[in-house]
Amino acid sequence: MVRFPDSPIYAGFSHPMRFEGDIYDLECIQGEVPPQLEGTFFRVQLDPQYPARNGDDMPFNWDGMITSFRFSGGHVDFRSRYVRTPRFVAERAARQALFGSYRNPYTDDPRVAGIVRGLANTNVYFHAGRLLASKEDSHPIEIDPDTLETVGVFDWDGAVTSLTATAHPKVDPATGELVFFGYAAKGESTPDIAYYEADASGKVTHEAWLLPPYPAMIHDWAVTEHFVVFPLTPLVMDHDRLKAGGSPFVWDGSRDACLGVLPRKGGPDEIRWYRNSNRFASHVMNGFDDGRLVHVDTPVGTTSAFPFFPDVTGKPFDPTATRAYLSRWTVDTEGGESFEEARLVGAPGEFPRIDDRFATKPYGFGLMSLTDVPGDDRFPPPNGAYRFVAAVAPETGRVDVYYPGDRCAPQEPCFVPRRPGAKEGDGYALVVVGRLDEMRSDLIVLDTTDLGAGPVATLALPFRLRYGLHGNWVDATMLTTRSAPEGATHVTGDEPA
Ligand code: V55
Ligand code: FE
Repeated sequence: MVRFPDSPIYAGFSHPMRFEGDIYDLECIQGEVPPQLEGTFFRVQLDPQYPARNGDDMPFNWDGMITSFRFSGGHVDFRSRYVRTPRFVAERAARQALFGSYRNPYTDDPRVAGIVRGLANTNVYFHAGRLLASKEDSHPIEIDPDTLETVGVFDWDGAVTSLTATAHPKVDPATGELVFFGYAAKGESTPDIAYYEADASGKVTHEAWLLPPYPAMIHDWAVTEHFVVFPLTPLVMDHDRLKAGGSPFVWDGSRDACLGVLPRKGGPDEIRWYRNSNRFASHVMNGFDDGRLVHVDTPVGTTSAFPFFPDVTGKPFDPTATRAYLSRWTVDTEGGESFEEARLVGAPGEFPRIDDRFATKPYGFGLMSLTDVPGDDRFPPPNGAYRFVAAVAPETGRVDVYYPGDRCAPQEPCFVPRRPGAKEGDGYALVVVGRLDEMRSDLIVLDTTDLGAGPVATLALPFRLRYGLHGNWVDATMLTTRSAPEGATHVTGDEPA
């Protein structure tokens, strides 16, 4: 029997859906889908298959479900499938949750000892012909991009000995390399960081093992032409606390923020850590360098944005202190031991994205979700939901804002160039919007050259989509490069006539 407890984390629009399905040719209730958009928008959402085993659940501990919106000739087909992680498969067979608290293996049913705990619930990205669903506590899971069926765990053919791989790898557009790392690389709450690069064919070409000044979550990072940067903000880890059944992360406001800067493909003796006072950041918009100065653009708040990780001093969670403002962190690799910070944008938000063709390089365009716009008090956000979609110019601080309506919650925007060779930022933003009062979601298509004008197309889903994290656009031409894994059966669904 399945019954989700009467808890605010499962209430109303946040109630689990647990629904897998296909909609051939979504209804377009407004505007026209640009017919030249040929490709698929993949995203991941959090949807618990079973109520928590320990009654202390939080969203990062929910199963990952992939959704795809396949664009072709002005039509859009929808599909959703759970990722069949080893954990999902074990719990489905038992018809109950067997794994315990978020990232704490000491709270699991002994029957699942040794089964990987990863949920593949954070990002879905495409590299070297593979679509990979990922969470930072484990290896990614390969997904069939047509059917969304699970192919299996992917560890780069055994080359990645780190037990973990970030959900925020970066593709270097100049070389096609996948640049990635794992923290807690030797197991939960271990300090080690493993840094990898894989070439455009997916073969691992570089590995370096590093140690941070203190062990903490490293959720996102920056990759530039010549450097990689590990941002350490103090959501600290401690294996003894984990053993005692405690939270894998706690916020320690007494610690400095640190940036570990390492030349691309460098080794452990080349990393330097730069410091500044305590602060919080999660997602990186982009990074770039001029050979000496290294810049990392990221929304910065005064404390952790996550209410479910306690403060080490027991201080209660203050949602206003979590407001994050897009800022630029700069390290002088020939200078002192500290890094500088300059605020770029005056409206708080998160989920920064760019035109990925400009990853690692100087850039002039970004997209974000905003919680607030100064002077605009419409629909105060419940539970930190976002209210606005924004296009930002980091160099000037200019912000172009779209408001999707009262009690409408936009998720992370995804940029798609208008056509191959379009100039930076000239294209579309794809955004899932929750219509909280209608208990329904839409996918909207915004023109990034005039976001405020409203959607060029609105694709209506007849049900709610779950709270989503990250997603990516994969061009139809790129999808044809996909690998055909041995033994995997590719079942084709409805194909356009
Ligand atoms: C994040 C999300 C996670 C996680 C760690 O957004 C960090 C940050 C969905 O899971 O496990
Ligand atoms: Fe993330």
